[in-house]
Amino acid sequence: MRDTLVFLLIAALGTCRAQYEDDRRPPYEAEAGRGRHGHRSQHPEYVRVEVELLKMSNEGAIDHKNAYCDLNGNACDPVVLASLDTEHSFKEWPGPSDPAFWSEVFRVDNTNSPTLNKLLTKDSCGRPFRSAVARVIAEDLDHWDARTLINHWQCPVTKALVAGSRDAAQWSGPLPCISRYRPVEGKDVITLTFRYKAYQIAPGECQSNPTSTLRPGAVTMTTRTTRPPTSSRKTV
Ligand SMILES: [Ca+2]
Ligand SMILES: [Ca+2]
Repeated sequence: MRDTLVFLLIAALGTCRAQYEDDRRPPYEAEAGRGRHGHRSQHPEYVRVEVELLKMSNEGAIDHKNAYCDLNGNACDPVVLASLDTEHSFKEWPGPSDPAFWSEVFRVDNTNSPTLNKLLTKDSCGRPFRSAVARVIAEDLDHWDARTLINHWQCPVTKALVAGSRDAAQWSGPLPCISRYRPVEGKDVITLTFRYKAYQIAPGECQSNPTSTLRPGAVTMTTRTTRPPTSSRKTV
């Protein structure tokens, strides 16, 4: 009888301990084992995010202050800079990195509404992935004058679509980036669209260094190392 009581007491203590340890497990760890389709995932803290900038629209040929890009009424000459951030997506514009070091991903003359189709890729390594954001700047470039700002955008990525593998990853639908400036009576007349996908990768594949790369076969990207400081630019 005494042995039976001791056995039952030990069994009860074991159950309590298991329950206690389960309660202490972070919610993220509890949910991390399941991917989007319920498949067991292997590396929930190693995530690759791909953002494709799709199309910029600026039919009014204007800059962020509602002035024409060109004095003679010709179309804008946009240069597009971008940065993909997987760590500080809620930080205020421009986020943690100086736009002077962002990558130039696109440039064209006399085109108000260019199709961009430019891919940005960034890995989140060894930490719970929560969200990401692509920050984008479009400037009008005239060879005889300083650049003028067309608009800033933020293109948000949530973890809702994180797939268990590259093969299981699917593109989001086309989404609007959030414009910082609305130069015409508050209307969103200079717009940018994007799409994204995100998926788990093996720890050995993860590159935590900042990267912004173009899709293979696309126009060669210029990686900026220096640009004139803002204070030296002419204002128009
Ligand atoms: Ca221009
Ligand atoms: Ca022009």
